[in-house]
Amino acid sequence: MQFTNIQLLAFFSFFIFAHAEEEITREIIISGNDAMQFDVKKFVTAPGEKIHITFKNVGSLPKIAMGHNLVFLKKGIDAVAFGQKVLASGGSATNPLPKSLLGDVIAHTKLLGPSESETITFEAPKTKGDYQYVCTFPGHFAMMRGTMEVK
Ligand SMILES: [Cu+2]
Repeated sequence: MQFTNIQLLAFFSFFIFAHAEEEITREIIISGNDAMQFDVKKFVTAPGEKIHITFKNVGSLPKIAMGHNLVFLKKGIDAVAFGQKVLASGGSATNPLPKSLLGDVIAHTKLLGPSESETITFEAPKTKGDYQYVCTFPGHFAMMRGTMEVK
């Protein structure tokens, strides 16, 4: 079987492109459900890497009772402590992430109701280490937590 130069070029450029894509962008899909669980509790990324996170609320309970968001916290910010800070700062089911706390946040989705999803894009921190993420709907921080490891 003979390949033309064009076929070979197409074949190899596909692999080069696919590889380059993998190096610069990471796609992560995380869901939250009615049992207050994230399905992904840990993922790894590289310093400075561009990350696309698609967050889905796969539950069916109303947003006002069981909405979820996904909030990435800066290094050293503990998810439980942050969840308590949200409550102390007036966080509620309709305002789960008070603006006064955004200084602790790397990136976040909005509050999602059942079957809603949102994709956010941000650059992974340049400093290696663990970064916690959390849902800040009142009370959910007790269960809805995870870790992004930059290494
Ligand atoms: Cu939640």
